[in-house]
Amino acid sequence: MASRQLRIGELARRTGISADALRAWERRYGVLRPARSEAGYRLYSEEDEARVQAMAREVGRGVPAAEAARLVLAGGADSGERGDFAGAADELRRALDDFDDARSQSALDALLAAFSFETVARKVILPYLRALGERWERGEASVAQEHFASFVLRGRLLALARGWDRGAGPRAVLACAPGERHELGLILFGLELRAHGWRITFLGADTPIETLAAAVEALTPEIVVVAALAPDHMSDIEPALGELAADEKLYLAGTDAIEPLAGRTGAELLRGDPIEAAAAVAAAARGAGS
Ligand code: B12
Repeated sequence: MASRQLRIGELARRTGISADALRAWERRYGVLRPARSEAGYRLYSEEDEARVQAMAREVGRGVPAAEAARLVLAGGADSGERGDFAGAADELRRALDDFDDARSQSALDALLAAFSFETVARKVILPYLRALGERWERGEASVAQEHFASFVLRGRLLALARGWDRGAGPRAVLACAPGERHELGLILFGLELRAHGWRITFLGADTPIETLAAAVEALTPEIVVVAALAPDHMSDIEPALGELAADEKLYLAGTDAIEPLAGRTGAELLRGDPIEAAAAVAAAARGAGS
């Protein structure tokens, strides 16, 4: 059978494993055995791809990378569905439900070491939070579990955010509307925008609108993002948002229900999840700058 040959970017896209992690798995553990093109590029076979998928599943379950590599090379790794994050998400959910901080942290560490931030955010963290909300609504998860999970995830995401205001990229000021305490979506958005080279100033939950306006005046950012899951938190400050949008590039986010308000204030509504919205903002800014 003539085997298909994939370049590293394509393999990364298909498996959700970053190119850096793929090179490390090759160098450290010999899990990948790429051929080389005439120009010296790595070319991966279908067998390489299958080993990456198997390794990803083991690491996603919390197996340390060296041990996962040993299993894969010995042919003892699980051969479940491709690109299935259910195992990893399950381990995280169980650890968070059990109020087990250490296990939650290692499940997150293992995921973030092996997969790109975007993949972990979209395939594990966002679905987990949505499911947690549904379980809470049905009375299957307690308020204590919701608070504990938010605390662990927030801490881990803010650790990734360290230094996200450094550099020379365009600046974004991010704030939750007054009264709004749901800030994880805004943090995920900031992390993804940072991955596109932006500098982030994060004002967090329940930001008084006067404070936001003063910070924006001092920092002169390229964009300002105000988020709220509850539409009331936006309508309470509609006039102030209008004033802000007159001078700044203002985006509103969190719920499509605020679309009319965004139109009235002259702000733009960010659609989709925080990761796709950040990619869209970065692309729009690149387009405007070129
Ligand atoms: C964690 C959580 C909390 C934590 C927040 C901790 C923190 N530091 O952020 C705490 C415990 C504080 C909390 C409090 C409350 N919560 Co709460 N919470 C959640 C939970 C489980 C996850 C929220 C989250 O971060 N999701 C991650 C985001 C990204 O996903 P999402 O919520 O699906 O958001 C979508 C869009 O809105 C958009 N989006 C969201 N934010 C952003 C930001 C940007 C920049 C962009 C571009 C897009 C975007 O992306 C998602 C689509 O993929 C949700 C369940 C759920 N469905 O999400 C409930 C939920 C949001 N909470 C809810 C409620 C009712 C409350 C409380 C009123 C409960 C109470 N009685 O005290 C308070 C309100 C506090 C306040 N004043 O804001 C309801 C909201 C119902 C509604 N539509 O009005 C939900 C949906 C639970 C439910 N199923 O009923 N909560």
